[in-house]
Amino acid sequence: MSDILIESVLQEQRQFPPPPAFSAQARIASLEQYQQLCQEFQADPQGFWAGLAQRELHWFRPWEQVMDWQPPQVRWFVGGQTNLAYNCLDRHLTTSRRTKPAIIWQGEPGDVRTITYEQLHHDVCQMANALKALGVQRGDRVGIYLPLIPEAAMAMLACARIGAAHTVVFGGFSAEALKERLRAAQVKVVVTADGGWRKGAVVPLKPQVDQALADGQVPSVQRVLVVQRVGGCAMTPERDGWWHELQPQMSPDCPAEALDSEELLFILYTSGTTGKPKGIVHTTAGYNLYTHITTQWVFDLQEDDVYWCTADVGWITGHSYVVYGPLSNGATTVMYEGAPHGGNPGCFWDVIQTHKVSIFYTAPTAIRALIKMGVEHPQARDLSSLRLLGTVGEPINPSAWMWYHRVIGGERCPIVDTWWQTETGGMMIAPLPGATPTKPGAATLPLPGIQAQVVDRQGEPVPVNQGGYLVVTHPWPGMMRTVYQDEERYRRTYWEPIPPRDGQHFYFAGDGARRDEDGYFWVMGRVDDVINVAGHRLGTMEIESALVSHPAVAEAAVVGRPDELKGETVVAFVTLERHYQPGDALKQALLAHVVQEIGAIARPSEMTFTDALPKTRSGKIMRRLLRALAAGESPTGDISTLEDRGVLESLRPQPQ
Ligand code: 6R9
Repeated sequence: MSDILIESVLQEQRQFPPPPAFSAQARIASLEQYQQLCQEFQADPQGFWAGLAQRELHWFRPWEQVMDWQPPQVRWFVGGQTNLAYNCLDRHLTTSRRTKPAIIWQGEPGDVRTITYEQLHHDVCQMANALKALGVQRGDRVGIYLPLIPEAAMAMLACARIGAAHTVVFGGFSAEALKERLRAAQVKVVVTADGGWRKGAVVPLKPQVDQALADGQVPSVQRVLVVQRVGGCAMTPERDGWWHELQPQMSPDCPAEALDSEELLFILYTSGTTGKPKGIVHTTAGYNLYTHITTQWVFDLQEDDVYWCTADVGWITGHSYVVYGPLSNGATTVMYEGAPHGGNPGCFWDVIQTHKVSIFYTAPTAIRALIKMGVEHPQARDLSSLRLLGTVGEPINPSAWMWYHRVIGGERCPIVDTWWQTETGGMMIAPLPGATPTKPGAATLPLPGIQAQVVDRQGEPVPVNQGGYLVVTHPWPGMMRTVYQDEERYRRTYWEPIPPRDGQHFYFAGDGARRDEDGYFWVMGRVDDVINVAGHRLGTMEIESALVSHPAVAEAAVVGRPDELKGETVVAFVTLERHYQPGDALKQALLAHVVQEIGAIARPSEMTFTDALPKTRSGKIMRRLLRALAAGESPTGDISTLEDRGVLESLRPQPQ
């Protein structure tokens, strides 16, 4: 049995230095500048963060202690008072940003709203007053179940303004998933809409809320505030109220509360690729600072940028990099209600062309879907406004990275591959686009102030290019504070897998990774998904990337199946590019391709062609379900986050 934790089998040698024209204008313009920031942190970790907090945020009251670290509990800027909504809105109103677009929103049917900072401030204050009128007080929880419309951002900011915590539930979740989350967070008021638009059709939302709340199933919920988006829905008298009826009655004056640094800001239930969702807790000041500064660094934000992150506000990327990070920096953030889809395969490129987007941030799953739709769509649009591209959510396969670089970035835009988690609050490992040479498939280097390592079970760093566990060894301001009302799960999940040694504590991210000779991090997938073939532990990312590097393959997922002889064998699920037909000849060609790219060890023992893979709503492949199918079992555990249950049905072995 090999004692190597995760073997790395795929080598990627290409390297892309930051384009000189980009670096010339960049906030952080060289590796030396990056290293200097890292050294500032090393020399005085607390001073580093305190300096940034002082410079970048507004404080109603200064803190007394920068950091209080009682492992695994941390508090930042203890004794200080600030307000995230104030930092995102009020402070911009005394500058030229007052009339700058804060949000450019486009609905899927093509309707557009441009909301200036002044207008957004006005609407947020009214919504905050509406929440108060409905009984929400500081410390209460508010559920937000909305499509991607500006009111979603307004509701979040309204909560942050008055010190109520929000828990956003993705609008695509079922009534059951919604109920579970509303109950777990003991939500008092729900903000929802009659419905939204998705892939050319209306998706009703309010009926899901009605179902979740029926028969007093969530006793904590007292009132429901409903935004009109698609033309109406049934209302329950006494409980439900229309936002458009309430808004004109609300004063646009609602001073931001001075909130304690550690005041509960939001609870976000994780996407749940591996079982029961956890309520990840973030608090006010640390989260604000961390999303603010990482937005600035990694997106090299400039005053005239038009920034578009395609994420829904229902997951952390939407929280940190659609709403809070960009607005705290006074940026223009684009929100687009739709997803890439067959009805208009060019819809993303239309948004970029129409609004002259300069920074575009999306997920590998979307990139792979867009590749499948064909190059003719981006090629028919003017994408010359773009200057920077980003990805998040999964490891990006090098071949998808290259497509993004060539076809969308015109070979001139750096790509920032950003590794982070709901738990980390913001980006942790990512290139600084003016400074860091990139390599397709690598998240590159930790951001200044982040102490990341790849270690074994004992917390010992593994040798160069060997796979191990990705950990973080020093607290950072955006770090999760706990699992809501489950401190024990917080400890067990994140701090106990690798026990502390010599006073050093290890935040366990649950991902496998390796570092190369330049110190770059290559994330190899979730450690739960590692496949053990004859003592060789293989990460899913590398085998999948080998498959995706074949021109016929659009997307691939691999899982292990128990095998008496080898321990496990590799089972592959593959979706094909347009114009390719499944068949035995192609299967043989793909198996040979994996052997050539990686070696016989990774050769799948079985390959299934499918039209789609089971994914979470945020686009992550749910290998747990595929693993059960490959073993001939019925998938168990939570499938409430599965995007399309039909996919699972079609993958079940058919009786012969
Ligand atoms: C932001 C977000 C977190 C998990 C994480 C990892 C995977 C995210 C990645 C990446 C490789 C990247 N992940 N970004 N893996 N490279 N750039 O996605 O949060 O939904 O909590 O998921 O996503 O496995 O542990 P979340």
